[in-house]
Amino acid sequence: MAHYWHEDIECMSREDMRKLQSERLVAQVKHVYEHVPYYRAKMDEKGVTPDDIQSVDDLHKLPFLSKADLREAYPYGLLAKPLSECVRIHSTSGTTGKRVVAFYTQHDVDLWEDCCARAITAAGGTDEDVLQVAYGYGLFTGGAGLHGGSHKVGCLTLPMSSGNTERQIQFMRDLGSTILCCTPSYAAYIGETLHDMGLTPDDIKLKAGIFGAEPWTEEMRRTIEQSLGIKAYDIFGLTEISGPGVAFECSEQSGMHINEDHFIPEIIDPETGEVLPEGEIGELVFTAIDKEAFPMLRYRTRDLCKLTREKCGCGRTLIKMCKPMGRSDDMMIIRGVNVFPSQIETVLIEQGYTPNYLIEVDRKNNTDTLDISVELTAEQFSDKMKDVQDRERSLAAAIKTMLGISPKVHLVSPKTITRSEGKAVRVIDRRKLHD
Ligand code: DLL
Repeated sequence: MAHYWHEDIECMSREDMRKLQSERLVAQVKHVYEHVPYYRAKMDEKGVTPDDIQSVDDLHKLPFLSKADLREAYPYGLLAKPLSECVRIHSTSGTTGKRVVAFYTQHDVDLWEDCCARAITAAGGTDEDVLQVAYGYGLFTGGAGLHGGSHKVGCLTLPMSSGNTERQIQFMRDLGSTILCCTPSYAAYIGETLHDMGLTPDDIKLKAGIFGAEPWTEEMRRTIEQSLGIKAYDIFGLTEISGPGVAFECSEQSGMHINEDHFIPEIIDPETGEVLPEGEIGELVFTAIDKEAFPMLRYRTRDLCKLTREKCGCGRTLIKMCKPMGRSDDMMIIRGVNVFPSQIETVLIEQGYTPNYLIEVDRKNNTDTLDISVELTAEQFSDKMKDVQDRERSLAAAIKTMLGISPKVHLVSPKTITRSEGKAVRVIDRRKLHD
């Protein structure tokens, strides 16, 4: 039986959704133009006025907003409501420069938590569930978002935050957690620790997991599902647009439904900015049409993705996005070849390795080097040098087939690669340090 949190919205006809989106967009653009000098200047520069935006068909006329704009306007330059009406701040773990801070009114928090409630419901959650939140709490949106959504659904909420993995498992057992929310890399680590503690999925009551905040492959999904005995659902979001729950997966596990009554998606060519037809891969752009404090019009996410309106077996009509294929700024160019970490992960898991690996890129004598350290499991481990060398050679060959360039593979002993309790760091690009 399909469960919806907001059936009227989640299964709305195309026509009604466009009408709703258009009404909200028109009002949002007007509000922003009148209240945020930064937006007004950008729109004036492009020669667009609120009168030019009459429906979603006019969205493409608006200027883009990028992370650089957020940095330039830091911290208050994009606020569309007085601070006295804001009740919350979250911030992203940006890698360089100033962090991005996002503001929320109570309306914005409610809207966001409702999106998370839709995600939890789509993963089968009801008020009968015990939901363990093992995303980090704090400035990161993972903990707060799923926590709020869990309360809305009425689940018994375990606000664990990330870390202290054995204690996570102990609580999971003692309190009978049925839904786990954390990053996929942390879920894999919890699965591994469960096994190390001599336990099996039969010793816990988990039935579902809601994992996101970082890219993860289908292969990794299967590994997690097996190790924890659950169905694993993807969840997508970003701080600038609210947090987790911008899009969520349903039982079909074939892409994530975007909460398009709040966030209109577009796919653009990252080079030219041109809007691409449905089904093409490009950069995902969002316009938040009814957030109050931090509206975000045509925000460029840098995530590479495609959209589809194909009918979904779950009955929802909300447009779907595929798993992000990486970020345009995650893509490495190694010896002239475009390489995404997810391609390497896919090969590793296909070849029977775990997702515990580290990619190191450097430049020596003007040539790029690619070193991949891959951890062996206790069963794969061998102290015979030849066995290890043979395995390294065959894995390097499989990666070369995928990427077109040869890596140096280093198989390392079990438990030597640092585990992640939040977003995993799997790439170190030392070339940037030399530049
Ligand atoms: O990661 C929000 C979130 C928390 C989403 C918990 C899901 C679960 P940020 O820290 O601002 O927000 O990072 C946003 O993370 O632009 C993507 O590149 C990446 N990302 C988020 N979810 C997924 C996902 C949170 N399911 C950035 N798959 C985004 C792939 C994801 N990448």
